[in-house]
Amino acid sequence: MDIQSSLRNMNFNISTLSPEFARVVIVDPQKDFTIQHGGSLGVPGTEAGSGYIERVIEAMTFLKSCGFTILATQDWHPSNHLSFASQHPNKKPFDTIMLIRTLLNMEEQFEQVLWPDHCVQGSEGAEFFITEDLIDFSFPKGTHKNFDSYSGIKDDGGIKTELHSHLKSLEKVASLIIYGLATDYCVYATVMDAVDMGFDIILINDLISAVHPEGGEKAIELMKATGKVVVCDSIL
Ligand code: VGL
Ligand code: ZN
Repeated sequence: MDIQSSLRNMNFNISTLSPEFARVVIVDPQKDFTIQHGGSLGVPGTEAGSGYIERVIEAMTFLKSCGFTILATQDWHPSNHLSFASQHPNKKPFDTIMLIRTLLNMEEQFEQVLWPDHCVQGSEGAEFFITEDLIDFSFPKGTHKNFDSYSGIKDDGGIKTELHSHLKSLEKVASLIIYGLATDYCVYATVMDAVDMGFDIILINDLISAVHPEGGEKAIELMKATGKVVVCDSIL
């Protein structure tokens, strides 16, 4: 059943979704985004004792047992990435700078948040906090020194990722089950780009968490406002 007919029937349930017509996309399940692993950009709600990592593992184990293919994005920055505060004199983490980019031949200004160094290619913090056997395919993002990429689908320079081509090639897939970190940054950007690609999204509320709680609430409202995103409390 596809998501629209599930909604029409008002009995939406993950188990009514066929693995043939859907994929799971877990956004940045990496140590640096969890407080439990002492990550440099630990997201509130991922403390040891919060149960966040355990819920993610339980959900993935369940989804795999249902036959779903699991795709993961991986924030994968060079050590001199422009999003790192350490690369900008007199700046500290969470300061912002204005950048200029050219998209479709138009110059536009946009705000870049400066982050603590995180998810440096090959570092322990960039590793997944789930075992690789739960992931079928992983897709790096943010690999270009001069562009950030909250979205797993295209970066701030407009360059499409390998996940984009992978999703494009899946002719029968109409829906994506999405969760991960962080609600107000990479989850939000990935969901919005996936909606643009034409997918219906099932967002799993107890498997996401925000850098800033208000930002997370706002992001959820904006995602829902597309009319293409349903928010489920949990997978089970
Ligand atoms: C993220 C900030 C910087 C995320 C990635 O995964 O939400 N946030 N890089
Ligand atoms: Zn990043």
